[in-house]
Amino acid sequence: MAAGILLVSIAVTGSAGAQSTAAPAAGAMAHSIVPAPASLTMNAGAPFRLDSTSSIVVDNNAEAARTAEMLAALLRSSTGYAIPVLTGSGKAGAIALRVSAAATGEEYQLSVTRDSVRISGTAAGIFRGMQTLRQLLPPAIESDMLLGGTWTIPALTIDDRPRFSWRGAMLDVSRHFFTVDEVKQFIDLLALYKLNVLHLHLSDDQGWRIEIKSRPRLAAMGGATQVGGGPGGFYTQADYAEIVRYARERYVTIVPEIDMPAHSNAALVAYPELSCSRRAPALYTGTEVGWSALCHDNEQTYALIDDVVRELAAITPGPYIHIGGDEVEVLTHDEYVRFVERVQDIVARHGKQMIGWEEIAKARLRSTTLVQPWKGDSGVLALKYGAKLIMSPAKRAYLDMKYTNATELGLAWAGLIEVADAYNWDPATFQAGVTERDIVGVEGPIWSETLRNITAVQYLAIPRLPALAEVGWTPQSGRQWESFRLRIAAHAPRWNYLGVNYYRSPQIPW
Ligand code: TNX
Repeated sequence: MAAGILLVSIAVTGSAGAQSTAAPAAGAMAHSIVPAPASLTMNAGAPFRLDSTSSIVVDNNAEAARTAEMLAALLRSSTGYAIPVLTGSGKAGAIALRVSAAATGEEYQLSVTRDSVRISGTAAGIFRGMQTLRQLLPPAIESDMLLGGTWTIPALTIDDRPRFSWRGAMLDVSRHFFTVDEVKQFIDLLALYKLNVLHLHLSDDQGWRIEIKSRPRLAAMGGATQVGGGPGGFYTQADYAEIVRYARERYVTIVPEIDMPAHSNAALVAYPELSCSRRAPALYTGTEVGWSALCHDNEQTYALIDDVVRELAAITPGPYIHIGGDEVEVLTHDEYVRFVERVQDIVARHGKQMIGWEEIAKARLRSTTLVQPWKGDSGVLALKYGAKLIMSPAKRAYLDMKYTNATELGLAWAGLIEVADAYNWDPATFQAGVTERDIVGVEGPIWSETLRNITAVQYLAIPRLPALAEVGWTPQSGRQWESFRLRIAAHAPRWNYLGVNYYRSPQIPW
């Protein structure tokens, strides 16, 4: 089994013997942390050794205590040590998690000496720091079976914070439905790589996946199948609340998407009167796009949207509702613009910020609206309204594209995306006219036309999702493919313990 921590040579860049790996020399590896921290200094002293006397100490803070219990559960199962969680001041041998009032965003500091481990930061930052600590332990720490071993953490100091505030993934639960447990497994992967947004594509032509109590037919009828046929499914509002709760404990914001006015066949199955033809469509199990549309000049359409947005807003603690808006082929430009502006007002009336795919930038946007470029450069139109962008360029960030021609799963319309392609781009220079301050961050969509279970999702996500996580987290100056490929190689034994499927890219020295 390969060791999780590769101690090779490290580049000496600082003064007074400080050895910073923020920008390691090619091939030089001191750790396998992904995403690479903003600043890391290896220290010369002996490592910290976890043993039967180890404990975790926290202040009297509910969030830190919850994170401490998660860390304790992770450590207990593989080491067999008791790892009690204690409130108050630390003793020797303790791992201390401390909320610092001075910290902002998701920042944290981690220091490891022979005698102690200390993570301080915001509550979110402590959770992120816990993931770093996890990756500094041998991969076997992920085992849910008791394993022997020496559990050491190298002496070091880390000062870390994300480059972008939005580091997301999108899961298409419409083309194929994924259970609450499968979504939780996906959230676990986001958490491991410090991603903080899960965008759920909850409706499309093939399936409506969220219970709307005032419109029960949407899920009951619209959720009845999926691509290729079969039972499909939907989340009750209680299921959705459970996903939100699970994500929240991992500092992941859920962004629900209801795609409109196109990609709406499943809704029209339930409400055929909202189709301009007023003919009842059949359930759809194919994969064509662009052909369905809610009728834009029917007042009942807006009544339905109002009901849906109101209920979604009430069960979504995050500030955003995504309204899709992509691939509309059956409305004129002016009809589309009027539709988007009306829906934007509905979302605002229910206290949320609207997000849409890049096409919505044709409309007059509020400055709080977010636009998600995916296929072209039209998102730049949003900037004149002060609206910001979530970068999801299909050629780099679409995690549903095939890796190579030989990849069985996935699509290829935007090209083939090997791991290096997913890694080697800078969101701040990718698109003409878009600079760093126009961007809130990055998001990797996983469309599920070809993905029938979460194992298939994992195959396309890993290792590209960790690559995207580093694009979004690590300062551009601290990112090198040569370093990433070595670090991510050391994660394979971790994925094996976690039971996570992955693509064995020939670009990675496994
Ligand atoms: C385009 S990306 C779509 C989706 C498909 C995807 C497949 C976007 C906003 N629309 O409807 O699932 O391509 O890659």
